[in-house]
Amino acid sequence: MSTTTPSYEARSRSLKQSDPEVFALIQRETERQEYGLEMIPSENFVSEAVLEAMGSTLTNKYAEGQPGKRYYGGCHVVDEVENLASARVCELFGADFANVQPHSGVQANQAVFEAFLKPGDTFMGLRLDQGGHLSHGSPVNFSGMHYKVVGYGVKEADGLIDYDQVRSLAREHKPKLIIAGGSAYSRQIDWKPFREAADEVGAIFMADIAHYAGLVAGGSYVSPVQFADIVTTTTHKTLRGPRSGMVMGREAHRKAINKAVFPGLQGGPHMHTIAAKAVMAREALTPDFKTYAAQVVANARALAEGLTKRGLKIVSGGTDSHLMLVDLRPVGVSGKIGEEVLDKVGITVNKNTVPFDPQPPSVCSGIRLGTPALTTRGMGVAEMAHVAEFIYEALANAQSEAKLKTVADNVRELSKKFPLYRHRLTR
Ligand code: DSN
Repeated sequence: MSTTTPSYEARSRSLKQSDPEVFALIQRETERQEYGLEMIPSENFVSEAVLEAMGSTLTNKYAEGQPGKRYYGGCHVVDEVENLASARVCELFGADFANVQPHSGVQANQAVFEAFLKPGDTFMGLRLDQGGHLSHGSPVNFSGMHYKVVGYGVKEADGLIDYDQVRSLAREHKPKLIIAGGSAYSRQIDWKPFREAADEVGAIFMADIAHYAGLVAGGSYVSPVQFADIVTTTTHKTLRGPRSGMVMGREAHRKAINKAVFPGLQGGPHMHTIAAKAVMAREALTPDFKTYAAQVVANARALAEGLTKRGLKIVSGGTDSHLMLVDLRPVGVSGKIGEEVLDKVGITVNKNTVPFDPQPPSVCSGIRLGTPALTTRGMGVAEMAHVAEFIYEALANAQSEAKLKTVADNVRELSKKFPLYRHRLTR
């Protein structure tokens, strides 16, 4: 009998056997991660347990709807998966409810707009060029295209959020939503003034903790949960889970958020990723994760000190979190060149505008650095001193191939001492 369906034997072959081309690309990327220093603050390295959940048979299941109220049969197992993930996330953050279905951080944020605003309504967010996020009002994002944006910023003198400006803009524009959070703001956000501004004008207060979530979970960054109506986050940054998003909040908002996520924005939730979020939350509930979060911050501070000592300028003078913005003007290198030079030596960063940057975003005056991934590998304060030196040496010798080669060798040696996925490279 002839059939076009691959045999069981064919379907059960490993990736290496069935698609050597894709397998080789994955191995190359794993090798890049293994032998370089990953310093993009929004990246991290997940555990084998998280990877296993993501690569599981749960990817096969459609489960539109909510646990117990699905539009598909056969959901009794994935219902338990989703309930487990939500319950663990609520325990971790102390939230009344958690919707773990959003596919990403932007979709989590979009759900909040869908739930509480109508197109054309006014909201406030930290400007992207001052440390905010694309979905907090950038003109090229849905948030800036479909809603009226009132952006607040940081103070030029100290790089800290201008809370007086937040209050006065809220009074003037009476937004329906006020967003706190960002992707390049390194200091502790004071959540209370946002709550007060929102109360004064009857706005919803949303905290986007995508960057800080792991630190909040680990007790190393003040939680917004008691202040905000809604908290959104990604799950793959400091929280060290799968690439995804979620929304948490007060009971009163559960229905509106659930409806906005499905059917408002998404169809079938990714059940394999939701299982991985459950694994992530279990890991983050352990005492080890508290230690991890504290070490991430200690490492960031040590790195900032090491760079400052060598003459680089850290925006706001330091960090209270996992990230920092480094102004490269003192070494006469743009963010673009800085990113390229560091790439050459195996240090992965991203160029970033600094507040009040004279350069356009494609060039930038700074780079953004973070310690979550290096800390996951087991690196500590002593290693951060070396990393600061590597970064400085590379930037200060951007034109010298010989010097860059020496730094690249040192980067590889350091990374070899902290194995990551080495077992995967010998498969
Ligand atoms: N683009 C992410 C970051 O790198 O911070 C945020 O979505």
